[in-house]
Amino acid sequence: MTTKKQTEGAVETLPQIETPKMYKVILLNDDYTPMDFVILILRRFFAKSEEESTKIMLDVHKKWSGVAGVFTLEIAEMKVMQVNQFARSNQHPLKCMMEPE
Ligand code: TYC
Repeated sequence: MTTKKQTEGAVETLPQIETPKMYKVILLNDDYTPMDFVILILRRFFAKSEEESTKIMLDVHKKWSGVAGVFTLEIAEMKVMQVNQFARSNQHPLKCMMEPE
């Protein structure tokens, strides 16, 4: 898309940058996944500090879901796949999903 801008009589055509749609990557609570494992996921896949990871994990634990991060479509899809795969391969029922922001 382009837009026209008037600068001192001259009309300039500027490229219009579209802002990409963003997606929330959400962790769901369950009764079995160890808290330390959830913290490990937040540190490993979402680059959160120990403190921030603990805060998000406890938030999910209390409210049954919480946002681990917000990403563009392809990155969000990759995070969801990686987290679900990592949980499954460690025999934990933790589930990760995404939704439009
Ligand atoms: N509820 C879990 C427990 O008490 C901890 C937990 C937190 C599990 C967040 C999943 O996404 C989750 N061990």
